[in-house]
Amino acid sequence: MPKAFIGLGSNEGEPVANLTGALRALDNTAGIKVIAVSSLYLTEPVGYENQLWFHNCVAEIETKLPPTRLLQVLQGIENSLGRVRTVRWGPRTVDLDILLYDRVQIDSEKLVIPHPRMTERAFVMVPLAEIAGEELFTDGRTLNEIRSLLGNNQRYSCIPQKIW
Ligand code: A4P
Ligand code: MG
Repeated sequence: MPKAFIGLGSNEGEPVANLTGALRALDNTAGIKVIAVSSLYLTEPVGYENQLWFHNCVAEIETKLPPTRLLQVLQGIENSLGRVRTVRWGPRTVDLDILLYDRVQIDSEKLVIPHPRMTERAFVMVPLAEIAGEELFTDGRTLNEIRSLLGNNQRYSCIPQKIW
């Protein structure tokens, strides 16, 4: 069955409850099984700085759903948890992004896989590296090669709290 990595982020309302609720909703969806979840991280906002720090994690799933259907499911879960879209890159109750879907590459108006900005972002790459290990990207680089390029200008810390 295809495997995918989902990036989860929240900085509004109750972030830990939002992320836990999103993981539960994912696992309860027919055709999706959560197989691993990274540690929880507190991360400095990237892109739009005037907002609270985020809680972020990454989940690995097995899924029978094709990528476009998976995106609809993620958006349905975001909406059910009260996501309102105002400022791009601004505060959100929960954001669910498809980071990787097997070795699939998609570049359409509504869906880009691998996620276009993921390799520049410590809040994605650090938790991803925890659960994806040395898995190769489509461009042949390893996670650790990409992680070493991030430098230490994006601040984050691991929160010792189990969410899955
Ligand atoms: N879309 C295209 N490809 C994908 C994909 N692979 N996964 C489209 C999910 N969605 C994808 O997303 C906008 C549109 O992207 C969707 O309609 C979908 O068709 P959105 O969730 O409505 O809006 P957004 O998340 O604000 O936009 P965007 O550009 O996805 O934002 P990013 O790049 O995800 O950044 N800082 C920290 N520390 N932690 C964070 O989690 N998140 C962001 C959001 C900014 N800064 C952050 C964090
Ligand atoms: Mg998003």
